[in-house]
Amino acid sequence: MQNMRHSLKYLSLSLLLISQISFAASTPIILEIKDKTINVDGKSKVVYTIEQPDGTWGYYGTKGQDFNVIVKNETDVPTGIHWHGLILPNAMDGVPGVTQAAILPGGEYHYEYPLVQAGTYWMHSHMGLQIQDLMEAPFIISDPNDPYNKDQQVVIMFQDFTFKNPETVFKDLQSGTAMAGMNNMSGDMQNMNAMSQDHSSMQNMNMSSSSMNMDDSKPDLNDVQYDAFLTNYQTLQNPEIVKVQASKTVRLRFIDGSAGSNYWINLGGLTGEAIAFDGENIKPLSGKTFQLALGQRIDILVTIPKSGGAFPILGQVEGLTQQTGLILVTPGATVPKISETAQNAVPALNYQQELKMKSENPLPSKPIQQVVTLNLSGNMQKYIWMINGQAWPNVTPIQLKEGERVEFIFNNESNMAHPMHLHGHFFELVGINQKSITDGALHDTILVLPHTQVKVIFDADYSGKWMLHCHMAYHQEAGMMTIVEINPVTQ
Ligand SMILES: [Cu+2]
Repeated sequence: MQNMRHSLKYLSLSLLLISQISFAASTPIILEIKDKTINVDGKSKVVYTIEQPDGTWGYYGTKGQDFNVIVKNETDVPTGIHWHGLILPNAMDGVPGVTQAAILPGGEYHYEYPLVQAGTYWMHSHMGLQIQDLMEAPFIISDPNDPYNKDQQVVIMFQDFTFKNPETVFKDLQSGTAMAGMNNMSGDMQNMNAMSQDHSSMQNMNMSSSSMNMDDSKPDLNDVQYDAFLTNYQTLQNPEIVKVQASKTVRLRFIDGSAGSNYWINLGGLTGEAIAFDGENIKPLSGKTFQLALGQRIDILVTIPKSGGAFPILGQVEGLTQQTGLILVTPGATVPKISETAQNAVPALNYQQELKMKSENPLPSKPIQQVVTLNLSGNMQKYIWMINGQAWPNVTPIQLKEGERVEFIFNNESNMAHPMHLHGHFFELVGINQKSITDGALHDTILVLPHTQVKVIFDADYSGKWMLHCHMAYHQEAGMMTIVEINPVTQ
C-alpha cells in the first residue's frame, strides 16, 4: 500500500512535470494591436502600436527559438501583421487576402514558426495605409554566439507623421492637390544611361506641394508633406533619452518604419561601425553618416567616449531640413536641446554606401536559372504606380520554381526612388547600371533610384505566394505590388 501510494505520487508528479514542460513549450505569447494616443509638438493624435501585455513594444527573441504568438486585434479596423525580413512558412507571412484572412476587430490570429535568423527586423500592418498611422514595432532576434550580443542594444525606429487621415493624404495625391514635383513620367527610358549623375548635387530639393517641379532631369523626393518625424513615437522636442556608460559600446539598431521617407543617419560626434544591414552581417564599415531607406535596417556600433557626455543620434530626411532622433546620455551629463530642423537640407540618397557594403555571407556561386525583368513606372496624373505596366490587384504573378537561382532586374523608369521589398527571402545586390558588384550586401529591401537599373540575385527556396512591392505606402496602395509565386518542384 505504502509502495503503491509512493508510485502514485511519483506518477502524478511526473505527469505534472510533463504537463508543465509541454505547457512551457506551447504557450504562445500575446501581441496586442491597439490604439495609442501620442502628443506631437503640443497636439495629440490617436495612432496604433503593437505591444505585449507588459508594455514591451514589439518582440525580442533568440535565434533557434520558436516564434509562437497570438496577435489580438484590439482596434476597430481589420488588419494583418507582416514579419518584415523573416524567413517563414508562406501561411505565416501576414498578408490579408493573400496568405490569410484579415484579422477582424476583436479577432486574433496565431502565428508560429522557428526563428532561423538573427538580427534587426520589424513587424507592420500589411493592410491599406495603416503603416502611416504607425501600426508597427521592432522584431529583434539575438544570437547567443554573436560577439556583440552582450553590448547594450538601442532600437531606433524612424517614423513619419501626419495629423491627417492617411486616406485623405492618398486622395489628395490622387487628385493632385498634395502632389510633390509632378513630372510627366512617360518616355523616360531614353534617360536610362544618364544614370550616373551625382545625386549629391540635388541639395535643397524640398518638394513641397507648392513647388511644382516640371524639370524632367531632377528626381522627385518627397511625395507627402509631413507634420513631424518621430523616433520611437517621439519628436526631438521631447526625445527619448537613453542612459549609456562611458567607454562602453552600444549597438544601435536602426529601422526605417516610415510610410514615405528615406533618411541620412547622423551620429554627431561619434564614429560608428555598421555591422549588419537588413539583419544580415556585413564587413564592418565605419562612418559618421549612413543611409537608410524605407523598410531597411542597419546595425551600427558606437563607443561612448571615456569622458562621457550627451550624444544625439539623428536621422535627417533626404531633401529636407527636418530631422528626428534620440539622445544617448552618460550619468550626470546635460541633455542638449536639439532642433527638429537642421541648418541645411541633405541630398537624396545615393549608392555610395551600397557600393562600399560587403556581405559577410554572400550567396554561394551558382548559375542563374531564371531572369525576371521588373520595370517600375508611374503615372503621376492618375497617381498609379506599376510593375511591368500592371497595378495591383490586376497583376499576373511572376512564376518561379522552388530552389532555383533567380536574378531580378529592376528598371526604374520613373522620377521617384522605389524601395523594393520581397517577402520571405533575402537577395544579394549584384549590379547597379553597368557596374557589377561582388559580395554585395544582402537585403530584403533595395532602393531603386530614379532612372536606374539594379540587379539582385536570390535562391527561391520557399514555396508560396510572396509579395514583391514598393515600400512607400502610397505607391504600394496605388498599385506598385505584385506576387512572386514559387512553385514546389514535384518529383
Ligand atoms: Cu515606390
